[in-house]
Amino acid sequence: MRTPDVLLRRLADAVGFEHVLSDDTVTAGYTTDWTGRWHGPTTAVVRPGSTAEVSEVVRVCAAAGVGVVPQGGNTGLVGASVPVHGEVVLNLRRLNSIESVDSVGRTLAAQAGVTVATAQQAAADAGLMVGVDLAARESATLGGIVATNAGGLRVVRHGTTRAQVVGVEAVLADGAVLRRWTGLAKDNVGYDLVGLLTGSEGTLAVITKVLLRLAPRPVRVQVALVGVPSLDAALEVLSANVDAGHTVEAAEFFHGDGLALVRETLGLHRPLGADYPTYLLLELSNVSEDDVAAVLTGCTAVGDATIGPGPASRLWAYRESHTEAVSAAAASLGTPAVKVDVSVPLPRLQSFEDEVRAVVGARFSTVDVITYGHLAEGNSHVNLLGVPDTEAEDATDTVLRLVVDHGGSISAEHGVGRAKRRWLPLVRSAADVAAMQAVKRAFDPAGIFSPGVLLP
Ligand code: 2HG
Ligand code: ZN
Repeated sequence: MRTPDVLLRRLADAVGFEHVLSDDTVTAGYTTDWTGRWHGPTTAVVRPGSTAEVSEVVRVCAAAGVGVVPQGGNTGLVGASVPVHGEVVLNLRRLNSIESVDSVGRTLAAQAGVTVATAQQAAADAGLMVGVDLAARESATLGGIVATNAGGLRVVRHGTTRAQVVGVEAVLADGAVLRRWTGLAKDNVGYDLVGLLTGSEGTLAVITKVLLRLAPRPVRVQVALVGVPSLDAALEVLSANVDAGHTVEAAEFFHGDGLALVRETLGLHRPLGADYPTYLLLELSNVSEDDVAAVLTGCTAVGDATIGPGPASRLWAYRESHTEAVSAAAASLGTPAVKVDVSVPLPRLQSFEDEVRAVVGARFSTVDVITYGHLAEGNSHVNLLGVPDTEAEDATDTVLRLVVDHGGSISAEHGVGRAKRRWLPLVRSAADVAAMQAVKRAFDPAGIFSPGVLLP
């Protein structure tokens, strides 16, 4: 028997024949990422049904010297969850049970393949909420958001995913199962392995279960969509609400050009009476509509606004549909958008975006720059439309150098993946990269997990 056949048989022994997919037509959906930019061949897609099966798959792959790429909903945007050189894709979607919701201790215990939307519903059923929310909620999995340390729409209120993870179970490179699962608010014993595995992008271990902190649900929620002349003006409106004592649940921004794409793709009406250069979407709690209106009226920067009680999904759609609208525009141009997720200090967000438009416009004259993102964290999603594939690296480089000039981060919330590995030295010193490489070697000496992701 050929080596691949032996490997496939061992994998089938581990998870069952029907959960080892090796036919190209079937594996295609697992080997290309959501953007269509990142893809590669796989030896097989393996779909384990338990932690014990994950452990056995890792042992089999380690013995065969074959790489393993853990994958959840495959909604990542930096190419971290698809293979490059024939690695086995370890798809965790079959690990889809919620084990428990503790409404007194406010935690949710679930397997890694549970989607964010399913976890949110389980929390809501207990009168609570998950502090992480993102547009990809129906497909993104808990294991995926933990591995990415996803940010999303509610970081201003609850912090990133890392702030919600109070326990993990993970399979290590030798197949052993690590379980840090006390869920205690105070538990000061040893290195913070939960924090370390969160955001490790599949390079250190395979996360199989997560224990998430839950939050109380906000009350008296109002959503305001505000038309403003600039990002600086949007920041002023945000500050005015903070100063008035309003609790900010979310503070998002987009611009007129992105709105036009969204309206065209979804067939939506103009949200306000006129068009504005920039829009701020605010979700506030512990407020009445009158409270919000009073603050907005006091801000000279406000052109127009509409306010509605939460959840106000009709207003949220204008912001949340940007990714889909950009993707539709990219498809019609026949080349994936160049997606650059970055953050800069708030006082420099306006000048950063101005410079990106000027510099990219000068270098790539036919490119459209669409930006939107999470205002309170200075997190701009720079999307470049119409960049030929051969110039994608160059365009990314142009944006990332501007980010560094503005004191920012080359990855705000999507991770490094394969997309940004090259630029790690721009923001991490040699000593820092060496320390990360030492951690990688300690967890995964043979380098079987997600080769080519995150580290040089
Ligand atoms: C968002 O905030 C996501 O909508 C996707 O992080 C960002 O499409 C993007 O670039
Ligand atoms: Zn985002």
